[in-house]
Amino acid sequence: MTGGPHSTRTTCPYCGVGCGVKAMPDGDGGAAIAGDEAHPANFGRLCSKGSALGETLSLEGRLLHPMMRGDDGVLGRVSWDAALDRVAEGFFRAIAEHGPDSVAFYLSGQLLTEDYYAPNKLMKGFIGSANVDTNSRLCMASSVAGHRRAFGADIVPGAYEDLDEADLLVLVGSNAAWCHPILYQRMQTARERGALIVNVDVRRTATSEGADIDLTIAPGSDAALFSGLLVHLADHGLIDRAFVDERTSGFEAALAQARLIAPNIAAVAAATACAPETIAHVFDLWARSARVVTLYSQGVNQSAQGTDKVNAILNCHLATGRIGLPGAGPFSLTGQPNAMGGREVGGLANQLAAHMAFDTASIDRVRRFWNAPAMATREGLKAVDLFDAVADGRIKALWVMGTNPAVSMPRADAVRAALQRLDLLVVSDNLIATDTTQSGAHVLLPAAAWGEKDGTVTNSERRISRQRAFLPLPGEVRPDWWAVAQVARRLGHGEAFAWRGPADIFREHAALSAFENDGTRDFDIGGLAAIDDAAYDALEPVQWPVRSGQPGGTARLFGDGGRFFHADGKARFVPVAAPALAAATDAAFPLILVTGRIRDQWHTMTRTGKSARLGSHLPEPFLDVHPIDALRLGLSERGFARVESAHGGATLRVRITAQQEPGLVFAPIHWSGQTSVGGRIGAAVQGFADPVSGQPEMKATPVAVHPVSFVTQGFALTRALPRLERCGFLAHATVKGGTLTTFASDASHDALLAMLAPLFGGAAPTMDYSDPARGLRRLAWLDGERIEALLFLGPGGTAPDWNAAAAAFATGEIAPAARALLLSGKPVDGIADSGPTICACFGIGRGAIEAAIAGGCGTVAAIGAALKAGTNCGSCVPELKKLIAQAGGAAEGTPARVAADAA
Ligand SMILES: Nc1nc2c(c(=O)[nH]1)N[C@H]1C(S)=C(S)[C@@H](COP(=O)(O)OP(=O)(O)OC[C@H]3O[C@@H](n4cnc5c(=O)[nH]c(N)nc54)[C@H](O)[C@@H]3O)O[C@H]1N2
Ligand SMILES: Nc1nc2c(c(=O)[nH]1)N[C@H]1C(S)=C(S)[C@@H](COP(=O)(O)OP(=O)(O)OC[C@H]3O[C@@H](n4cnc5c(=O)[nH]c(N)nc54)[C@H](O)[C@@H]3O)O[C@H]1N2
Ligand code: SF4
Ligand SMILES: [Mo]
Repeated sequence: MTGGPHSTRTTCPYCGVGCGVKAMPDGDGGAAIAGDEAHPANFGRLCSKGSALGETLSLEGRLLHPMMRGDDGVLGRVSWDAALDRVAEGFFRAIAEHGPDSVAFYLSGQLLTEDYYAPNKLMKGFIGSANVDTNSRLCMASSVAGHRRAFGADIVPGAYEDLDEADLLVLVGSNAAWCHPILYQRMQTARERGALIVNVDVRRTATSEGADIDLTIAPGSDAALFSGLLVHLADHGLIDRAFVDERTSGFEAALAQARLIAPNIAAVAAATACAPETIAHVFDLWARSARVVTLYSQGVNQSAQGTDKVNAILNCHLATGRIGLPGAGPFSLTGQPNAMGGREVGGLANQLAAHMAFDTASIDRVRRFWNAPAMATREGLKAVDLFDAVADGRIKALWVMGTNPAVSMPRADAVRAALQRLDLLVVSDNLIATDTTQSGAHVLLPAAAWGEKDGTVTNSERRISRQRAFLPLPGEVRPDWWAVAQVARRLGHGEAFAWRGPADIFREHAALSAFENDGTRDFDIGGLAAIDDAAYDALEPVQWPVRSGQPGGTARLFGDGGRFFHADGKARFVPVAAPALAAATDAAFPLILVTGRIRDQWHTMTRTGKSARLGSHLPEPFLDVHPIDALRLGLSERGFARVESAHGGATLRVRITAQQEPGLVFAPIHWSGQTSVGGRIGAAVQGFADPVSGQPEMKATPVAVHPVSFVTQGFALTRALPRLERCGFLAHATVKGGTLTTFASDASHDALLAMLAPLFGGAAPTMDYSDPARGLRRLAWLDGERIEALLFLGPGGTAPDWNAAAAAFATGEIAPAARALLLSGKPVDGIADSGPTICACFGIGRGAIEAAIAGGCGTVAAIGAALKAGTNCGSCVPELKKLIAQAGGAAEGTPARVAADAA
């Protein structure tokens, strides 16, 4: 369905907010992008990543044909037939020789529901194993497990509208300002009309800028906080007795356990390392606010105790009956665009399909529905165990689809090594070169990317939306479901996989959800099982359940007396364990490493990495360190640090900041072997999994940190990607006009220069400036007035400032008169150096914003009026507020922060 003469209405491929997007193809492979005003997730707004989608569509680096590793070990182009034969053969042989559990799929919450359905059906119904897991194990598994324990089904009960109605919003382990920006803006709108926001994190983030209370807790202590809240509610007579008696079970046991963990405010204060007054204030607010939404994300899920953290939160909502009501409920924020859809089709190894579990009745039901010859009868291996089984040779053939485990799995070095051991590694991806395709893959299958693929996704509020194609399939690219169906056919199951397109798969999936359901199972979209192709194409966003006869879907569950999905129809309180991290710090590893996301990059950067406006916000992998730790460890601002755990390490740029707590360091997850040397932080992250959900703790790894120094630091600005070797630190970022590569090395200036030479066919630089006394060497390659490349080298102790050079490089040309300044490191006349980019939409840098503030712009609105910064997507508003605050002004709408703790 179109949203204008030449525009296609589709859904953003990034976060779980699931914003509606209008794409207007330019006929040249690109497209103009705008928010879809009619989509209820965003009403036309897009964040910085969504706004920049048009810059990520180029075919550069795309895998456009199947490839196969030859006897010489080199990947070469082959036909689809040859590639599919090889995959089918490899799976067939492994199954014949080692049984069905010797093969596995590792999937992704970025697949469409239809793509996801196909491998799950093949593995669980026709191969006879449940070894299908997904990167959602690293993302949502603890929420899934917590929901199932409490509600008897994996349900997010509320809707985004609840944010508009709530009086109190509590964010737990969520940097929504950067990770769910459009929802965060909705929360800020709620705040403008008087709602309060409490932010529970282990450090201060962009989300803190728009919070009324910043509760900076000790890592992993969330279960103590919410146990304390449950006790507080009980002791103040705030339990909804009628709700608890009629609709739940297990309250007394959960409360008794909560009393052991957190008997009073003092105990909570001690466990969380927060001031007792702040805890008391937050508890009081929560107790007083009937309309409270508690939103949680990876600071909760990715923990050694992720499931207990989830249930500690759910316990408080159940105890007060604040669930499924307008403005009240627990709200698990999903990460990926289709984290939900993956759960719906059974993408997790411990679920069957359509939210059914591996119980006898469900196994039999699905067998009959699929007419399946080889049903899996027990749960399969969860991600961490799955890759252990790859490492020790139990898994022989693995098909990875839509995820990059060589970067994103904990103990990433061990995972990368394990992949090399497989008899058959198949990788379906959009790109040729990822760390995973380069981990010894035997077959690469070219998958349709966003804009080319067609199907559905489900966002955080259970809303199913269409992703629609608006570009032709390039090269020999095919959708993922098609590749799976072709392999299934080769394995002898053609009939069960004879879909003509995604609409066929969707109808089958919808029919399965309603099959022998009769209201007993939560996931039911039977009302969509009979839609024809035209209705599927035109499908408007709708929240499940969409039961037969209820085409409008369901905004909220459980609020109107509706039953829970345990056999007795009641919800369950779950007694939770006392907080503990998987591993404690010790003398060898005295600090805790927290990992997470930055505003303008998505995961391993395979798509956002292509956009210049996203590349310049934070172009290097970094380590945030508190000033006290920096002093103790001998780290300097913009110097380098080596982070080491028992598993591996990374070399990162140091940022010293009081946003960080002492004893804790933070590193972003986005850099890979493709975009950096040394920036792959997953190598250091431990793999300890939550015992209930199997989700690994990725927010608290004990590490050692020490300073690293290099002889030389420098940067290159080049039109093509340079290959620099012998660098201990290196990062590539896409900037206007090409690539910025920053690096540090012990190689000589001449050696570094020689490494760049191939980019210019060995041509000598046009300008060569050196200042041996200061250890400087700066070179420019010009073609007439066009700047081809700039290389700045300097002493290892100083980080060169690339902003002025990048500004000149971006304009592309340099007038002869201005040449002299080009290598000065100073702004070239007429080209403003405005410092690191803050506002990605308009490319406004920090320098320009600071100047505007100094010139009297004391509010976000005033900066917007002067520079336009912050006036489009709004993702940078938290940073604008921070710059105003740093300059001593008062950001509007920011009430005095309540001190989080004594420190
Ligand atoms: N820009 C951007 N947005 C994204 C993504 C992206 O890659 N880039 N990815 C998407 C995906 S898949 C996901 S899963 C989401 C993740 O979204 P978030 O969960 O919001 O993001 P993270 O940065 O992983 O972690 C959130 C916060 O948890 C805090 N934390 C760490 N340990 C604890 C703890 O013990 N308790 C508490 N309370 N907090 C703790 C961290 O300090 C961090 O600020 O983002 C989605 N949105
Ligand atoms: N230390 C640490 N590690 C983490 C996390 C953390 O907070 N800390 N967060 C975890 C979380 S929550 C997540 S969700 C993961 C994300 O980690 P990954 O899933 O590994 O990251 P992506 O870069 O999104 O990888 C997606 C890959 O699929 C390709 N792709 C995109 N669309 C398609 C498609 O339609 N079909 C196919 N076949 N390929 C496609 C992309 O090119 C890319 O290579 O990282 C996890 N790892
Ligand atoms: S908030 Fe941003 S990344 Fe998330 S769906 Fe909306 S536009 Fe996409
Ligand atoms: Mo995620």
